[in-house]
Amino acid sequence: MRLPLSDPQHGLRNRALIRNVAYIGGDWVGSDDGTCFEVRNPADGSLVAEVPNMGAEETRRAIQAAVVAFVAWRRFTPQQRSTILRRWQQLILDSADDLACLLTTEQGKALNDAHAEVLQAAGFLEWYAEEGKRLTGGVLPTSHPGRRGWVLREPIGVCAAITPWNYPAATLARKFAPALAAGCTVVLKPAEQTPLTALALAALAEEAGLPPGVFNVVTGDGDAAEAIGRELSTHPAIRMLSFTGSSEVGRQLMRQSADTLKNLSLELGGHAPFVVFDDADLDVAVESAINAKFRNAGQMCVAANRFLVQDGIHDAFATRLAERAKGLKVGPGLTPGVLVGPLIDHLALTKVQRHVDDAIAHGAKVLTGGQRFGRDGTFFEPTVLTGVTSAMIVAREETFGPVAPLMRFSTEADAIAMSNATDYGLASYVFTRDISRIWRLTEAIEAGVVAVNAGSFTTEAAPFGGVKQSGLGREGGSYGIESYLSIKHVSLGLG
Ligand code: TXE
Repeated sequence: MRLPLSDPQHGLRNRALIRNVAYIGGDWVGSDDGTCFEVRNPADGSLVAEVPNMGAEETRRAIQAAVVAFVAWRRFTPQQRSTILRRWQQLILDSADDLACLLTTEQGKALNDAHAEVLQAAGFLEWYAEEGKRLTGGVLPTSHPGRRGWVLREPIGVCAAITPWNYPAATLARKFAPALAAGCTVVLKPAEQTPLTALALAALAEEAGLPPGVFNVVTGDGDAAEAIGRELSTHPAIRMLSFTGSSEVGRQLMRQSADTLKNLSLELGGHAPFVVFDDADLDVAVESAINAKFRNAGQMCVAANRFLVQDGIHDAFATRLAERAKGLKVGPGLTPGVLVGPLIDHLALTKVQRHVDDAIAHGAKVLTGGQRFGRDGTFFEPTVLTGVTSAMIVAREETFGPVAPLMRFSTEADAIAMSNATDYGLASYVFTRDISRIWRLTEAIEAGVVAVNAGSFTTEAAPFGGVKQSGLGREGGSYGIESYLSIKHVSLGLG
């Protein structure tokens, strides 16, 4: 099949990056029954590619390939693994323009943001390529004079990664980079909306010299995705499952993996508070709000979802935010100057509209936006709502769209109570110039991340993950590699 992306007019420079087959045991393969699913460009609904719709059988083969490859990969020296991961990183950097174009075409986000995400994915490889060389054990002070003891940190085994569509490069790298650096092998199932970025990364892994079976990608949609997920979460050879996605699927995977007692990392939904105190720098707060709310059309687990604004600054903040939001360019991510791309699909568009309509029906005021943008694609206007109350859906559930709901508060105690009045606890944002208040808030807010006077915080070295219904475990930095290691105590009798 001829893919639109291979069109020399609009396409990629390196067409070898366009893979519409899966990657198992070092081979590029279709599904056993030859069926495929469609990947569509959310900006215009056009067909981008057809990708193999695989199931349990192909997944078992991928796991088997990873089991075989693990025997040798764990014996590579950390330096040897590091050299390959650094080569992979360099190839990603060399192909950053192409990868960004591919990512925007299947996911929708602005090309600049896609480019930044690709660099971030390369950054995880670089960071963990180095961290893998620094995994030391330790010698124990033993209580018995005739014995010595020490501790080994060993790769945990074959790992599974199931990833979402909103960050089709960075979310993957945050999982596979530490896993591979630790000496584990990986079976990845990317989201059905965005498999092409994952397959392009696999093509570069192959070029970098990653041995066959060390990194495998299986693809599937709908029931097939569920079958792959079931296999990855129930197969006894998988020792660690790392998932990013909805809380509902996270809970399902946790239940499924109980019988084989897998290690789990679950990065699930969020409902981040964005708290602005009267003494905040208004310019910083507004620009940070644009960043934390409207990038990637608000489809971020760390997106600011509830804007809690103190009485004295509320009206000024609302007016300024609405002005800025109104001026944001909406359109296909490949169009220069666009900041807000399409939502991932029509289901997402319907959900966002439902949340906004519910807020309006219950008395919220629309300062800007409030409806679908244009007639084609799945665009939604950057929206600012005031007069939002905790009874409205926007205040209770993750909207995953470019909608900023504003709520008022009077005291610091109110701000803390409102921030924590959610089952989620991933990201949070606080804007104030009072250093004592910063200390109090960062301690009181129930979340995995508190960003103070900043609208973004991602860096390779930082731990990332949530509390409460936002998940388990931490990814990123030296914390993120621990999930892929098991600790062994060795006791030696001196005789
Ligand atoms: O997530 P799913 P969806 C939230 C956000 C969004 C909602 C739904 O609120 O609106 O979830 O998004 C795979 N067994 N987040 O439907 O279904 C699926 O193929 C195994 C937050 O896209 O959780 C994909 O690879 N796997 C979030 C991945 O799970 C299954 C990012 C995520 O899809 C499966 C995305 C099953 N039964 C959505 N069902 C974040 N934390 O950033 C689906 N999958």
